[in-house]
Amino acid sequence: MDRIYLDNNATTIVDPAVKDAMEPFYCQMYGNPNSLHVFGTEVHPYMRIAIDRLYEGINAGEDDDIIVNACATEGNNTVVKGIFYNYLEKKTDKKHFITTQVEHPSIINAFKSIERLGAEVTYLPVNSNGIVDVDILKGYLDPDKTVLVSIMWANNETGLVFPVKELSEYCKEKGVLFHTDAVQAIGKIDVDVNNVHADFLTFSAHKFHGPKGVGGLFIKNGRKIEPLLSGGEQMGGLRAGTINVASLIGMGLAMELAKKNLDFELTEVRRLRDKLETAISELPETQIIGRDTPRTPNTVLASFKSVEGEAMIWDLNQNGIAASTGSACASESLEPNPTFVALGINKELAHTGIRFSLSRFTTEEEIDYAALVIKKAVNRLRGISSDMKDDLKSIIK
Ligand code: C6P
Repeated sequence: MDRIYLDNNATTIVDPAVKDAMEPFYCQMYGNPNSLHVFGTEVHPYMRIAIDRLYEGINAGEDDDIIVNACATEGNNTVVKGIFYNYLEKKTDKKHFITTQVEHPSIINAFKSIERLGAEVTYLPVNSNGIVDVDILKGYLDPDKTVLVSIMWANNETGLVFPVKELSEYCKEKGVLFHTDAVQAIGKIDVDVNNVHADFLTFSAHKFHGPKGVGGLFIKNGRKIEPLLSGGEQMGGLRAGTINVASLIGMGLAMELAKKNLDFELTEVRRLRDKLETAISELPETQIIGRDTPRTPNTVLASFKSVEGEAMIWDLNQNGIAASTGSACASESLEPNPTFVALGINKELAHTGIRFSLSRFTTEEEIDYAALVIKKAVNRLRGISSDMKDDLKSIIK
């Protein structure tokens, strides 16, 4: 086997059909869609189709907006900072925000940023299953003070799915805005904005076989939000800057394909994930996080006692397998994984977590091979670590 990609929560291969659909918008139909001449206007019908596909993908309605932007990091920052700017403008008493301790850094750090400007932010702990439920939220939400609750739909490291329906409905009942980061949910589980009460929802094309550098922000029925970028009138003034037409076309098709392939994801990808998990759990002193809790069908977060995560990644990489110790954007940090810490996993285990994430392009042969390599790597690394312990013991004597 040459190379096996099991890091699909970091990014995914662009579906070849998506790449083909984008191609004409680089050297043939390259006009600025805001231009009045034919180079600009000829792209409009294609953009319309792409935008319709985004609406259909999440079941958004005519009165809702979907703002096309550069990535989920931008969408998340727009929601957090945009709502805080609204507060600054109105000068009301509502400056309390709620999120969780296990969000992606694009949420956590956006909240840290508005905290420095005077916002009050609560970072909710997770329960013993690794999620935030309504009972936890109830303990912190104050309708007189809380302006926004932001809770992810599915966690990027554990794959755990949060009860966004119940959480969002509770927020609605209390008159508090609700945002969900659905980056890891789209294409893996059913994301329907009619089934949950999300005022804002963010997504990113490269997590569902679309191109990198393009994402979307769903805004329910004209909810007010201050734009992050000041500039032209693109996206109704909510996101200035020339639209990346080729990427939008790609994202639209990727969304349509994600929806079409959802059943495959929920059955076949899950079957391969479970097969990998079964093989991993045959190894002694190995833990699979959240195995009995609702999770996205493609993710395994495993921890192998006495096997340092970075050493394992190196060993797997030497054997052609790409996995990660957690979020790709925190891969250089030597601190224990914050999600593991929030889950109450002890420090030693928090350094030994490995995330394997599959996609609809993952094959059975790849999983069989990966299972063999993982077993060998764990045994080899455990051997080294016990040899080292024996050596140390003899030196200390
Ligand atoms: N998570 C991971 O390895 P961008 O790249 O800005 O479009 O997406 C950011 C983002 C936001 N929310 C969640 C839940 C995410 O998982 C990510 C990206 C990758 O877990 C890269 S750090």
